[in-house]
Amino acid sequence: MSRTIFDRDESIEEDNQLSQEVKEMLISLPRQKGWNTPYTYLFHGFWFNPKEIQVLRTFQNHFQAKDSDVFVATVPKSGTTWLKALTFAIMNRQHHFISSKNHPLLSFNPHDLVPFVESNLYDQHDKIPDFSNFHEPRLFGTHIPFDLLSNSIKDSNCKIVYICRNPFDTFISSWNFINKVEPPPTPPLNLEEAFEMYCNGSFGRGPFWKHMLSYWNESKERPKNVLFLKYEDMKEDAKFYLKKLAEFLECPFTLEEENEGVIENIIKLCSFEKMKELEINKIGTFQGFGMKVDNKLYFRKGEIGDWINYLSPSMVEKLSKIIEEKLGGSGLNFRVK
Ligand code: PAP
Repeated sequence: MSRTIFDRDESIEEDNQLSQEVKEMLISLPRQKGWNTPYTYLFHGFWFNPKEIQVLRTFQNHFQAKDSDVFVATVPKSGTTWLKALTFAIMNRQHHFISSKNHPLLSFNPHDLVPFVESNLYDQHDKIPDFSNFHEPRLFGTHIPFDLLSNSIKDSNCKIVYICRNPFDTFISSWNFINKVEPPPTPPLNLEEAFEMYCNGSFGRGPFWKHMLSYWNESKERPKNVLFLKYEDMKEDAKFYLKKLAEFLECPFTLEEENEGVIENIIKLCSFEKMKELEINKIGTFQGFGMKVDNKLYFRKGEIGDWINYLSPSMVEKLSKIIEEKLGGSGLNFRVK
Protein backbone atom coordinates (compact mmCIF):
# COMPACT_ATOMS: atom_id res chain seq x y z
CA MET A 1 0.00 0.00 0.00
CA SER A 2 1.32 3.47 -0.87
CA ARG A 3 2.16 5.81 1.96
CA THR A 4 0.24 9.03 2.47
CA ILE A 5 1.64 12.47 1.78
CA PHE A 6 2.34 12.82 5.52
CA ASP A 7 4.84 9.92 5.40
CA ARG A 8 6.96 11.32 2.60
CA ASP A 9 10.69 10.66 2.41
CA GLU A 10 11.58 14.23 1.51
CA SER A 11 15.19 13.31 0.86
CA ILE A 12 14.24 11.47 -2.35
CA GLU A 13 11.83 13.97 -3.84
CA GLU A 14 14.42 16.50 -5.00
CA ASP A 15 17.13 13.94 -5.64
CA ASN A 16 18.00 14.24 -9.33
CA GLN A 17 20.14 11.12 -9.15
CA LEU A 18 16.95 9.07 -8.86
CA SER A 19 14.78 8.30 -11.87
CA GLN A 20 11.01 8.86 -11.73
CA GLU A 21 10.53 5.08 -11.94
CA VAL A 22 12.58 4.51 -8.79
CA LYS A 23 10.97 7.40 -6.91
CA GLU A 24 7.54 5.94 -7.63
CA MET A 25 8.63 2.44 -6.67
CA LEU A 26 10.04 3.62 -3.33
CA ILE A 27 6.63 4.93 -2.28
CA SER A 28 5.28 1.41 -1.92
CA LEU A 29 8.33 -0.38 -0.50
CA PRO A 30 8.60 -1.23 3.23
CA ARG A 31 11.14 1.03 4.87
CA GLN A 32 12.92 1.71 8.15
CA LYS A 33 15.48 4.14 9.48
CA GLY A 34 18.73 3.87 7.55
CA TRP A 35 22.24 4.29 8.92
CA ASN A 36 23.37 6.75 6.24
CA THR A 37 20.04 7.89 4.78
CA PRO A 38 16.74 8.84 6.45
CA TYR A 39 15.29 5.51 5.29
CA THR A 40 16.44 2.17 3.97
CA TYR A 41 14.01 0.23 1.75
CA LEU A 42 13.22 -3.47 1.41
CA PHE A 43 13.78 -4.26 -2.25
CA HIS A 44 13.25 -7.91 -3.28
CA GLY A 45 14.06 -9.12 0.24
CA PHE A 46 17.18 -6.97 0.83
CA TRP A 47 17.65 -3.56 2.44
CA PHE A 48 19.10 -0.79 0.30
CA ASN A 49 19.22 2.99 0.41
CA PRO A 50 17.47 4.84 -2.47
CA LYS A 51 20.66 5.48 -4.45
CA GLU A 52 21.62 1.80 -4.25
CA ILE A 53 18.20 0.79 -5.57
CA GLN A 54 18.63 3.20 -8.46
CA VAL A 55 22.03 1.76 -9.28
CA LEU A 56 20.67 -1.78 -9.08
CA ARG A 57 17.83 -0.98 -11.48
CA THR A 58 20.21 0.61 -14.00
CA PHE A 59 22.61 -2.31 -13.70
CA GLN A 60 19.87 -4.94 -13.98
CA ASN A 61 18.39 -3.24 -17.03
CA HIS A 62 21.60 -2.68 -18.96
CA PHE A 63 24.46 -4.98 -18.00
CA GLN A 64 25.34 -7.52 -20.69
CA ALA A 65 27.41 -10.37 -19.29
CA LYS A 66 30.00 -12.24 -21.33
CA ASP A 67 30.68 -15.91 -20.71
CA SER A 68 34.28 -15.04 -19.89
CA ASP A 69 33.37 -12.50 -17.16
CA VAL A 70 34.52 -13.11 -13.60
CA PHE A 71 32.83 -11.60 -10.55
CA VAL A 72 34.18 -11.32 -7.02
CA ALA A 73 31.05 -11.18 -4.87
CA THR A 74 30.79 -10.51 -1.14
CA VAL A 75 28.84 -9.13 1.76
CA PRO A 76 30.85 -5.97 2.65
CA LYS A 77 33.77 -6.59 5.04
CA SER A 78 34.07 -10.30 4.30
CA GLY A 79 37.42 -10.17 2.52
CA THR A 80 36.52 -8.30 -0.68
CA THR A 81 39.80 -6.40 -0.99
CA TRP A 82 41.84 -9.55 -0.37
CA LEU A 83 39.89 -11.71 -2.81
CA LYS A 84 39.96 -9.00 -5.49
CA ALA A 85 43.75 -8.86 -5.16
CA LEU A 86 44.17 -12.64 -5.28
CA THR A 87 41.84 -13.08 -8.25
CA PHE A 88 43.49 -10.23 -10.15
CA ALA A 89 46.95 -11.66 -9.48
CA ILE A 90 45.96 -15.17 -10.57
CA MET A 91 44.11 -14.15 -13.72
CA ASN A 92 46.74 -11.70 -14.94
CA ARG A 93 49.91 -13.57 -14.03
CA GLN A 94 50.91 -14.10 -17.67
CA HIS A 95 51.03 -10.33 -18.32
CA HIS A 96 51.93 -9.15 -14.84
CA PHE A 97 54.60 -11.39 -13.38
CA ILE A 98 54.02 -11.83 -9.71
CA SER A 99 57.56 -10.95 -8.70
CA SER A 100 57.74 -7.90 -11.00
CA LYS A 101 58.59 -4.64 -9.25
CA ASN A 102 55.96 -3.03 -11.47
CA HIS A 103 53.09 -5.31 -10.52
CA PRO A 104 49.86 -3.24 -10.57
CA LEU A 105 48.99 -4.45 -7.07
CA LEU A 106 52.02 -2.55 -5.79
CA SER A 107 50.75 0.78 -7.05
CA PHE A 108 46.95 0.43 -7.14
CA ASN A 109 44.41 -0.49 -4.51
CA PRO A 110 42.56 -3.70 -5.52
CA HIS A 111 39.31 -1.72 -5.72
CA ASP A 112 40.83 0.41 -8.49
CA LEU A 113 41.89 -2.68 -10.44
CA VAL A 114 38.62 -4.56 -9.95
CA PRO A 115 35.72 -2.08 -10.08
CA PHE A 116 32.43 -2.65 -8.33
CA VAL A 117 29.76 -2.92 -11.03
CA GLU A 118 27.16 -1.19 -8.93
CA SER A 119 29.18 1.64 -7.49
CA ASN A 120 31.93 2.43 -9.95
CA LEU A 121 30.24 1.57 -13.24
CA TYR A 122 26.46 1.97 -13.00
CA ASP A 123 26.36 4.85 -10.56
CA GLN A 124 24.45 7.24 -12.84
CA HIS A 125 20.96 6.31 -13.95
CA ASP A 126 21.18 8.21 -17.24
CA LYS A 127 24.66 7.06 -18.28
CA ILE A 128 25.65 3.56 -19.37
CA PRO A 129 29.33 2.65 -18.89
CA ASP A 130 31.62 2.15 -21.83
CA PHE A 131 33.31 -1.24 -21.67
CA SER A 132 35.19 -0.91 -24.95
CA ASN A 133 38.59 -0.58 -23.28
CA PHE A 134 38.07 -3.40 -20.80
CA HIS A 135 40.40 -6.34 -21.37
CA GLU A 136 38.85 -9.80 -21.45
CA PRO A 137 38.27 -11.75 -19.36
CA ARG A 138 36.68 -8.82 -17.52
CA LEU A 139 36.96 -8.85 -13.75
CA PHE A 140 34.35 -7.11 -11.59
CA GLY A 141 33.44 -6.83 -7.93
CA THR A 142 29.97 -6.68 -6.46
CA HIS A 143 28.09 -6.67 -3.17
CA ILE A 144 24.79 -7.50 -4.90
CA PRO A 145 23.08 -10.69 -3.61
CA PHE A 146 22.88 -13.45 -6.20
CA ASP A 147 19.09 -13.19 -6.50
CA LEU A 148 19.37 -9.58 -7.65
CA LEU A 149 22.12 -9.97 -10.24
CA SER A 150 20.99 -9.21 -13.79
CA ASN A 151 19.46 -12.12 -15.70
CA SER A 152 22.19 -11.65 -18.23
CA ILE A 153 24.70 -12.85 -15.59
CA LYS A 154 22.52 -15.70 -14.35
CA ASP A 155 21.93 -16.94 -17.89
CA SER A 156 25.57 -16.70 -18.90
CA ASN A 157 28.43 -19.05 -18.24
CA CYS A 158 30.42 -16.43 -16.32
CA LYS A 159 32.18 -17.30 -13.09
CA ILE A 160 31.47 -15.90 -9.64
CA VAL A 161 33.78 -16.24 -6.66
CA TYR A 162 32.05 -15.52 -3.36
CA ILE A 163 33.79 -15.07 -0.05
CA CYS A 164 32.02 -14.81 3.27
CA ARG A 165 33.25 -14.37 6.81
CA ASN A 166 31.89 -15.18 10.24
CA PRO A 167 29.12 -12.67 10.99
CA PHE A 168 30.68 -11.55 14.31
CA ASP A 169 33.84 -10.25 12.63
CA THR A 170 31.97 -9.01 9.56
CA PHE A 171 29.74 -6.88 11.74
CA ILE A 172 32.59 -5.41 13.80
CA SER A 173 34.63 -4.71 10.69
CA SER A 174 31.63 -2.92 9.08
CA TRP A 175 30.82 -0.89 12.15
CA ASN A 176 34.42 0.28 12.53
CA PHE A 177 34.51 1.20 8.85
CA ILE A 178 31.30 3.15 8.39
CA ASN A 179 31.98 5.62 11.17
CA LYS A 180 35.21 6.63 9.43
CA VAL A 181 34.09 7.12 5.81
CA GLU A 182 33.24 10.50 4.24
CA PRO A 183 30.55 11.56 4.85
CA PRO A 184 30.25 9.72 8.17
CA PRO A 185 26.82 9.01 9.66
CA THR A 186 25.63 11.94 11.78
CA PRO A 187 25.37 11.43 14.66
CA PRO A 188 27.92 8.57 14.65
CA LEU A 189 26.28 5.17 14.60
CA ASN A 190 26.80 3.58 17.99
CA LEU A 191 27.58 -0.11 18.36
CA GLU A 192 24.24 -1.06 19.91
CA GLU A 193 22.18 0.65 17.23
CA ALA A 194 24.26 -0.83 14.40
CA PHE A 195 24.00 -4.27 16.02
CA GLU A 196 20.20 -4.10 16.12
CA MET A 197 20.19 -3.15 12.43
CA TYR A 198 22.58 -5.99 11.61
CA CYS A 199 20.40 -8.48 13.48
CA ASN A 200 17.21 -7.32 11.81
CA GLY A 201 18.95 -7.50 8.47
CA SER A 202 19.02 -3.85 7.50
CA PHE A 203 22.76 -3.16 7.92
CA GLY A 204 25.57 -4.24 5.61
CA ARG A 205 23.70 -5.44 2.49
CA GLY A 206 21.48 -7.54 4.66
CA PRO A 207 19.98 -9.67 5.71
CA PHE A 208 23.48 -11.18 5.75
CA TRP A 209 22.10 -14.73 6.04
CA LYS A 210 20.01 -14.28 2.86
CA HIS A 211 22.99 -12.82 1.03
CA MET A 212 25.19 -15.77 1.99
CA LEU A 213 22.52 -18.36 1.25
CA SER A 214 21.82 -16.87 -2.17
CA TYR A 215 25.39 -17.70 -3.27
CA TRP A 216 25.74 -20.83 -1.13
CA ASN A 217 22.74 -22.45 -2.78
CA GLU A 218 23.87 -21.42 -6.24
CA SER A 219 27.35 -22.83 -5.59
CA LYS A 220 25.74 -26.20 -4.83
CA GLU A 221 23.59 -26.05 -7.98
CA ARG A 222 26.28 -24.79 -10.33
CA PRO A 223 29.72 -25.50 -8.85
CA LYS A 224 31.45 -24.77 -12.16
CA ASN A 225 30.07 -21.22 -12.10
CA VAL A 226 29.98 -20.28 -8.44
CA LEU A 227 32.85 -20.93 -6.03
CA PHE A 228 32.04 -20.37 -2.35
CA LEU A 229 34.97 -19.49 -0.09
CA LYS A 230 35.31 -18.51 3.56
CA TYR A 231 37.69 -15.90 4.98
CA GLU A 232 38.69 -18.11 7.88
CA ASP A 233 39.54 -21.07 5.60
CA MET A 234 41.64 -18.83 3.38
CA LYS A 235 43.53 -17.54 6.39
CA GLU A 236 44.21 -21.07 7.57
CA ASP A 237 45.34 -22.59 4.29
CA ALA A 238 45.76 -19.92 1.62
CA LYS A 239 47.79 -22.22 -0.67
CA PHE A 240 45.09 -24.87 -0.87
CA TYR A 241 42.37 -22.33 -1.67
CA LEU A 242 44.50 -20.43 -4.17
CA LYS A 243 44.96 -23.64 -6.13
CA LYS A 244 41.25 -24.25 -5.93
CA LEU A 245 40.54 -20.70 -7.11
CA ALA A 246 42.95 -20.97 -10.06
CA GLU A 247 41.39 -24.30 -11.10
CA PHE A 248 37.91 -22.81 -10.83
CA LEU A 249 39.00 -19.88 -13.03
CA GLU A 250 40.36 -22.40 -15.53
CA CYS A 251 43.92 -21.19 -15.22
CA PRO A 252 45.43 -23.81 -12.86
CA PHE A 253 49.01 -23.45 -11.69
CA THR A 254 51.42 -25.56 -13.70
CA LEU A 255 53.90 -27.83 -11.98
CA GLU A 256 56.62 -25.46 -13.09
CA GLU A 257 54.85 -22.52 -11.47
CA GLU A 258 54.38 -24.51 -8.28
CA ASN A 259 58.08 -25.37 -8.23
CA GLU A 260 59.01 -21.74 -8.85
CA GLY A 261 56.98 -20.66 -5.83
CA VAL A 262 54.39 -18.64 -7.77
CA ILE A 263 51.60 -19.55 -5.35
CA GLU A 264 53.63 -18.48 -2.31
CA ASN A 265 54.56 -15.26 -4.09
CA ILE A 266 50.90 -14.44 -4.78
CA ILE A 267 50.06 -15.10 -1.14
CA LYS A 268 52.85 -12.74 -0.07
CA LEU A 269 51.95 -10.04 -2.59
CA CYS A 270 48.32 -10.03 -1.43
CA SER A 271 48.96 -10.51 2.27
CA PHE A 272 47.46 -8.10 4.76
CA GLU A 273 50.91 -7.13 6.04
CA LYS A 274 52.28 -6.39 2.55
CA MET A 275 49.23 -4.50 1.28
CA LYS A 276 48.81 -2.41 4.40
CA GLU A 277 52.37 -1.05 4.08
CA LEU A 278 52.10 0.02 0.43
CA GLU A 279 52.18 3.78 -0.17
CA ILE A 280 48.95 3.65 -2.20
CA ASN A 281 47.14 1.97 0.67
CA LYS A 282 48.53 4.39 3.24
CA ILE A 283 47.71 7.64 1.49
CA GLY A 284 45.32 6.87 -1.40
CA THR A 285 41.54 7.21 -1.40
CA PHE A 286 38.72 5.28 -3.03
CA GLN A 287 35.44 6.74 -4.22
CA GLY A 288 32.47 4.42 -4.25
CA PHE A 289 28.95 3.78 -2.95
CA GLY A 290 28.55 7.55 -2.50
CA MET A 291 31.46 7.65 -0.04
CA LYS A 292 35.07 8.77 -0.04
CA VAL A 293 37.19 6.18 1.72
CA ASP A 294 40.84 6.39 2.76
CA ASN A 295 42.42 3.20 1.42
CA LYS A 296 43.97 2.56 4.80
CA LEU A 297 40.49 1.85 6.16
CA TYR A 298 40.42 -1.35 4.11
CA PHE A 299 43.33 -2.66 6.18
CA ARG A 300 42.36 -2.51 9.83
CA LYS A 301 43.40 -5.69 11.67
CA GLY A 302 42.76 -8.59 9.33
CA GLU A 303 42.25 -11.03 12.21
CA ILE A 304 39.77 -13.71 13.17
CA GLY A 305 38.01 -13.10 16.48
CA ASP A 306 38.41 -9.34 17.04
CA TRP A 307 34.66 -9.23 17.83
CA ILE A 308 35.53 -10.49 21.30
CA ASN A 309 36.82 -7.00 22.10
CA TYR A 310 33.48 -5.38 21.25
CA LEU A 311 30.44 -7.60 21.74
CA SER A 312 28.73 -8.14 25.10
CA PRO A 313 27.70 -11.69 26.15
CA SER A 314 24.06 -10.88 25.38
CA MET A 315 24.98 -9.64 21.89
CA VAL A 316 26.95 -12.83 21.26
CA GLU A 317 24.00 -14.91 22.41
CA LYS A 318 21.57 -13.01 20.21
CA LEU A 319 23.71 -13.22 17.07
CA SER A 320 24.51 -16.89 17.71
CA LYS A 321 20.79 -17.64 17.86
CA ILE A 322 20.15 -15.78 14.60
CA ILE A 323 22.95 -17.68 12.88
CA GLU A 324 21.57 -20.99 14.15
CA GLU A 325 18.01 -20.12 13.20
CA LYS A 326 18.79 -18.74 9.75
CA LEU A 327 21.74 -20.86 8.64
CA GLY A 328 21.43 -24.02 10.73
CA GLY A 329 20.65 -26.94 8.47
CA SER A 330 22.13 -25.23 5.40
CA GLY A 331 25.54 -26.81 5.96
CA LEU A 332 27.11 -23.34 6.16
CA ASN A 333 29.05 -22.76 9.36
CA PHE A 334 31.92 -20.61 10.56
CA ARG A 335 35.05 -20.59 12.64
CA VAL A 336 34.69 -17.56 14.89
CA LYS A 337 38.00 -17.52 16.81
P1 PAP B 1 34.88 -4.05 1.49
O1 PAP B 1 33.79 -5.07 1.43
O2 PAP B 1 34.42 -2.70 1.95
O3 PAP B 1 35.70 -3.98 0.25
P2 PAP B 1 36.61 -5.91 2.80
O4 PAP B 1 37.88 -5.91 2.08
O5 PAP B 1 35.67 -7.03 2.55
O6 PAP B 1 35.88 -4.50 2.65
O7 PAP B 1 36.84 -5.95 4.35
C1 PAP B 1 37.91 -5.37 5.00
C2 PAP B 1 38.38 -6.40 6.00
O8 PAP B 1 39.27 -7.31 5.36
C3 PAP B 1 39.13 -5.75 7.13
O9 PAP B 1 38.91 -6.57 8.28
P3 PAP B 1 39.02 -6.01 9.78
O10 PAP B 1 38.20 -4.78 9.85
O11 PAP B 1 38.49 -7.10 10.65
O12 PAP B 1 40.47 -5.75 10.01
C4 PAP B 1 40.56 -5.87 6.62
O13 PAP B 1 41.53 -5.75 7.61
C5 PAP B 1 40.55 -7.23 5.98
N1 PAP B 1 41.58 -7.35 4.95
C6 PAP B 1 41.94 -6.45 4.00
N2 PAP B 1 42.92 -6.91 3.25
C7 PAP B 1 43.22 -8.14 3.72
C8 PAP B 1 44.19 -9.13 3.33
N3 PAP B 1 45.04 -8.91 2.34
N4 PAP B 1 44.20 -10.28 4.02
C9 PAP B 1 43.35 -10.50 5.04
N5 PAP B 1 42.43 -9.61 5.46
C10 PAP B 1 42.36 -8.44 4.80
